[in-house]
Amino acid sequence: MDKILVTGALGQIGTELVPALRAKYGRENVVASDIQHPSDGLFADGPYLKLDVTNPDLLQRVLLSEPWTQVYHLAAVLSARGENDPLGTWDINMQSLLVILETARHLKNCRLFWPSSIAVFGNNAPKAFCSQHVPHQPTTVYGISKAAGELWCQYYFERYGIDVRSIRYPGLISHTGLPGGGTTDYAVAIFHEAVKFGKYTCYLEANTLLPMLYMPDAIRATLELMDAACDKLNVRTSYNIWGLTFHPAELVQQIRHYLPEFKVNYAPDFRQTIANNWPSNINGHQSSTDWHWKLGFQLPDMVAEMLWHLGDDQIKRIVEEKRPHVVEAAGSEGAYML
Ligand code: NAD
Ligand code: AKB
Repeated sequence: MDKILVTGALGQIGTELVPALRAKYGRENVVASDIQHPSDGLFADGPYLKLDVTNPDLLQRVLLSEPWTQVYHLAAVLSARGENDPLGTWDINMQSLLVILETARHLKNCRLFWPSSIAVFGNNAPKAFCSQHVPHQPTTVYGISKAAGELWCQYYFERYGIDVRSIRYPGLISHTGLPGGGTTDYAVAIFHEAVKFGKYTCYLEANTLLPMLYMPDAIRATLELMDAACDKLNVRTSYNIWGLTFHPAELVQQIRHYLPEFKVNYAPDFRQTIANNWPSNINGHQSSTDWHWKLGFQLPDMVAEMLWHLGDDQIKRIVEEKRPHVVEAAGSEGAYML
């Protein structure tokens, strides 16, 4: 019987990961937790715990309180928000990971999932098809915390056999939870503003090419990695995965397929500098080899889904009429290319 804990569950990923885990392992077996209380009955179908991961005693007590078989440690501060408080961000992102890794030494048969990010890469990494093992010198405190966290995960695996698994998520796009302060948030905000106001001011330049992924693919990748046989996993820092790549102008063009009057201005701010240091797209060869990761949603499918879910009845009808034929799930080499 699995017993699963998710920290930071009220965030963009947790709001979709918890339901997916509950559907797979049973509602009662997945405990969602976050520093805040959930609103609007979110997660009311199963157990919920108010848990501040910066309280090491409490975090350790919770970890030792049940025979957890899986822990998903999502609580963190993301790239853009992290720059407002570098030392506070380091504490939240790193100290909690170290408490979890250290306490995991006392847990029997527990797999940990800790998400890393494409933010580990800095300007010295290749922009195009950035591969798994290139040197990285991140420039944000968020990226530094992810790069250090990856090494700690590998260290605890090699030294103590802690089965910790990780993915370097790109920017994630979803219509349920809102993003929590990242550099890639524009790719979610643009849909909300398009359906509500028909216009959007983008804080990145039109040609800023970044790696992205639709949330259902990110959730599937997470579950597939956690299901993979331990001895097949050759990366214990964090896996690159194949995903989408597009820039704001390309996304606007795709949205205008449905909403031709949609207007966009560009007013780059400090997030442009962060984005300029990240790769444009990612080589996920190792995840395809080790645990058979394949991208599902291409850009046109993702855009149609986002507008359909966020739009009113009229927008839903437009999407249903104009939606391109669903593209067959692409193979691992099928990353959307401009
Ligand atoms: P988010 O900002 O939407 O959510 C983070 C959650 O952590 C929030 O609900 C917040 O209340 C909670 N939290 C913050 N401080 C806490 C504390 N002290 N104790 C307990 N909870 C606390 O983030 P997300 O997008 O859901 O990301 C989850 C993880 O995935 C993070 O580690 C993030 O770095 C990683 N990630 C996300 C993306 C993305 O595009 N969303 C991309 C790469 C990596
Ligand atoms: C961010 O922009 O900070 C996140 C990420 C790519 O880690 N979406």
